[in-house]
Amino acid sequence: MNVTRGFSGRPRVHNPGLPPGQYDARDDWPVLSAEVTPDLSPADWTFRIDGLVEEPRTWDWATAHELPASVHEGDIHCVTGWSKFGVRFAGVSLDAFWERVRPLPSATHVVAYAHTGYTTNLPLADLRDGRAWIAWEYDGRPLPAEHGGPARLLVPHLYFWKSAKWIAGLRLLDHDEPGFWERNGYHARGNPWAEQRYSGD
Ligand SMILES: Nc1nc2c(c(=O)[nH]1)N[C@H]1C(S)=C(S)[C@@H](COP(=O)(O)O)O[C@H]1N2
Ligand SMILES: [Mo]
Repeated sequence: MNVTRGFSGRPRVHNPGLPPGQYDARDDWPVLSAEVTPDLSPADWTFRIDGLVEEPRTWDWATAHELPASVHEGDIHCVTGWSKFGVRFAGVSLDAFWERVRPLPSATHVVAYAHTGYTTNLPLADLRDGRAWIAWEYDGRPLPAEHGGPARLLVPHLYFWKSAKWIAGLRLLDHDEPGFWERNGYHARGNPWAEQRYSGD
């Protein structure tokens, strides 16, 4: 971390982990939801992968928990400007799900959809190779409902609107199909390091 002094004499801290235009929210974890938090218990939660896969499948809470557990500790970045460092999630890597459904070679994009109807689109490549999770724990505790519990998608290397709360499924496509925010002007990919906030960035 580099600290430089400006004319005001106040230290200006440059954190190299902070993507351009972001600030460190520290202990705050703002809730951003387009919907009312649904009343969704683990017993009601299901997660389906279909579309361009060899074997479409649906998991429930118990069968999803039979998959190998995976912990991710890292940073998250919301397009509205806040970032959080070193947050710890637990769940299952999407790679474990891919092994079981086997995406077809023609699959290039994914629409993630929530139990509430929220959708967001992602390149399939961004959900492979240990970079995306279904997460149901935060800081060693069940993921709070307002943050997407029982389970949310977690894709921390992209802006956080891609991490659909109350995740219900992934549909694999051979083309890109804009989701909720993307139809409203947000970027198709949303890489925070390239400041891909809006379409055209
Ligand atoms: N279902 C659903 N998922 C969502 C959203 C939403 O409105 N609905 N908002 C997105 C946005 S813009 C952000 S920044 C994060 C916020 O997650 P948080 O409320 O846990 O901070 O969830 C993302 N996933
Ligand atoms: Mo966001």
